[in-house]
Amino acid sequence: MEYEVFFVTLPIETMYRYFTVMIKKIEELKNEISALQAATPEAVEQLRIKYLSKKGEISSLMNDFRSVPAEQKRELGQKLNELKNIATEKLAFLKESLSANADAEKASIDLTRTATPLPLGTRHPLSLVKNEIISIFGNMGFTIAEGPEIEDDWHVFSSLNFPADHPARDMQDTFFIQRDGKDDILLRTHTSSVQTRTMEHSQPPIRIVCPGRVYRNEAISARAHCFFHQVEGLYIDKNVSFADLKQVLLEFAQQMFGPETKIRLRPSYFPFTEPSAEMDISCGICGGKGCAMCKGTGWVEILGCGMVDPNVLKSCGIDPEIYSGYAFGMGVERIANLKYLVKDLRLFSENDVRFLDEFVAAH
Ligand code: 2U9
Repeated sequence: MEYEVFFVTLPIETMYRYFTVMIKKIEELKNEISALQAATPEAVEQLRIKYLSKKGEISSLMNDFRSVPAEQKRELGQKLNELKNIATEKLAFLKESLSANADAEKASIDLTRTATPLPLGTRHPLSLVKNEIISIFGNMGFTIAEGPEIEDDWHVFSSLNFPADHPARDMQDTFFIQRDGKDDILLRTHTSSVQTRTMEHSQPPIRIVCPGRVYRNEAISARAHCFFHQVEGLYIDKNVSFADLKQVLLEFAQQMFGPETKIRLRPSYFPFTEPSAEMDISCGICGGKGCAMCKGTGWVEILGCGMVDPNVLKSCGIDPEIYSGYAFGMGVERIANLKYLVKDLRLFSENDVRFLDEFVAAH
C-alpha cells in the first residue's frame, strides 16, 4: 500500500496524514466486506486468506498501526478491531449459510424414491426380421459378410453376368453417382456385390449371408420404395448341388414361419444363376386353402435362388471345373410383411413410434 513505505519515516505531519489514510481504508474495507458473497466453501477460504490471514489486508493494517502517533492509536485501534470483528463474523456467516444450504438440499432428495423409468426404445421390425434370418443361417454354418452401398458397375452388374444392355443398368432402374469424372459408380441394387467381393479375395469353401440396404430408382408407394433391405446367401464348395440348396431353404422356411410350412420351387431366370428358381411357402394365413393374402393360390413367394452361373464363378477367380455353388436372395421387407402383416412398405421408413412400439413384444 502506498502509505506503508512512509510509516518508518519520522516527520509528524506525514504520520498524521497516514492516520487519515488508514481511517479511509478501514471504511472502504468495512463496506467491501459487508457486501461479500461466496458460492462455495473454497470461495470463503479465499476471502479469509485475502482479509484475515497473516499477509491479509487487515493484518497489514495492524502492522501499519504501530507507526501512527500515540494520541491517535486509541481511536484507530478501536476502528481496526471493529473491522476485524466485522470480517470474522461475515466469513463465519458465509460459511454457515453454505453448509445450511447443502443440508437443506440433501434433505430435499429422497434417495429411497423409485427412479422415474426412462422410456425404452424398441428394435426396428426390419432389424428384428433381419437378425432372425441371419441367426437361422448362422446356425447352419453361414457367416456374415458386408460391403459398401456405393459400388461400381463391375461388382454390381458385369461380374454377375448382366449383359451390357440389361434394363437394370438403365438410369430408370439404378441410381448412378457422378464421382471423380467416372460414370460407373452407383448405389448397389442388390447385395450380390458383397458376394463377388468375397469371392475375389478368398477361395472356397465360402458360406456367407450378406445383409444390407439396396437402392432402386422406383417411385415410392405402398408396394415399392427407392431403398429396401436384402439378405442374400452364397455357398461355394466342391459338389454343392441344387438338393443342398433346397434342404437349406426348407429348414429356413420352417424355422422362420413354423414347422408346418411347405415350400415349392418354380423355374425362373436371373443372369447370375443357372438354373434359377423362385420359392413359395404355403400361405400362413389360410394354411394353403386360399385367401386374400395368397390371392386364392395357397402359396406366397418369398425369395429367389439358383446355382451360381459358371461365368460368375470364373469372373470372380473361382474355377467352375472344380467348384459349384448355390445362391439365394430375399427382401427383408417382404419377409416382415408376411410375418407381421404390414401392408404399407412406407411404414418401415417413416419411423412413427406408434408403429414401431407395436414390436416391443417381439423384441
Ligand atoms: C453371386 C451369385 C449369385 C443371389 C440371388 C436372387 C436369386 C433373388 C431377389 C429376391 C427379392 C432380390 O430382394 S429381391 O428383389 N433375389 O431372386 N438373388 S439368386 O444370387 C447370387 C448372388 C451373388 C456371386
